[in-house]
Amino acid sequence: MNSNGYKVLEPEDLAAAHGLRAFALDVLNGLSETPKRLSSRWIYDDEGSHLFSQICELDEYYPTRTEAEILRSHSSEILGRAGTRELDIVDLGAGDGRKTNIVLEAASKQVEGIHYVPIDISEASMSSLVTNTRTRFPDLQISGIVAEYFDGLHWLSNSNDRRKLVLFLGSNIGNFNRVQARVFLRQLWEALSDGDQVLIGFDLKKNIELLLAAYNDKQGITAAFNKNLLKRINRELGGDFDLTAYRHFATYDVFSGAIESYIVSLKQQRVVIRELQSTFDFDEWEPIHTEYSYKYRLRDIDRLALDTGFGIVGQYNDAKGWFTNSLWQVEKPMV
Ligand code: AVJ
Repeated sequence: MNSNGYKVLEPEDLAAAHGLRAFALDVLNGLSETPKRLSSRWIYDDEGSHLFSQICELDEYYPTRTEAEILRSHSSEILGRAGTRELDIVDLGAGDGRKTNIVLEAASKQVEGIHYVPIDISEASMSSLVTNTRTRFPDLQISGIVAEYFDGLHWLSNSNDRRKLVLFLGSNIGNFNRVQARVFLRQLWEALSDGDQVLIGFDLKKNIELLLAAYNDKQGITAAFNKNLLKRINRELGGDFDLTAYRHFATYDVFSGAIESYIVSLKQQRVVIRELQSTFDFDEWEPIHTEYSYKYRLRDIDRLALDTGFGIVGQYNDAKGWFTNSLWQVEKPMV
């Protein structure tokens, strides 16, 4: 409020206000449902993003190093497929950018005009990503965007005519169910032009023991990552969750092909969330569903590309067949 009796809301304030509102609303809805649920999209504040970086270092969490192995072997071939001198590399959910570095390394050798556009929801991640990438590739043009996927897509559809390669790595697509994945990819297709390419990381169906270990690590980093949802509610919405009275639990559903993560209440308890002016009751052993991580078969991926208007340009796997990076091209009939 200024001395004239009004307050000018800067775009950032509005965004922050909006962000909080969306989070608050989603928590209110999710905890009022039976069974209770909280969306994994809210895990990624600065603390959650940092915990995810730690997950990527774990022995049990194979996706990160497996994808890195694939990208090390195939990045130059993948970039060669773009067949242009100028390329916008758009990195959806860039996180700490460790995998993108491998792609940028190859790109800096074989493409002349690269514009790197990382998009991520965590400002702390973005800030260190931009700093690190600048140090490593001083000549690279970088424009970071702090946004959620759908706002990122909106930005994409209003950007320039340069050839695009969109990276959607790390099996981030696994958080979408089968229908959501189709909707998202079709929106991505809409935002792009004929001939643009996307490189998507898919985690493949495999030995169930390996899957379970990856989402139940011994050090409990994944548990802390999952429970960051409760911590964030305490921090941002004035919640009083006792984090020691809940446990992380992850299981694999063989029918849906997804790892499903939960937070389970260890006792009967009541939680107050001040900003929601609400209380929530938990029974002993009552779960909150928090995350899906869908696993794919190669033929699911072929089908997904076909259904959403893409042509498959290349499929790059690791030696063990645990993970695949699939390179697709937008096909739009000329009008
Ligand atoms: C970032 C969504 C790819 O589902 O494997 C890691 C998140 N959750 N451990 C995944 C996650 C638990 C991760 N993604």
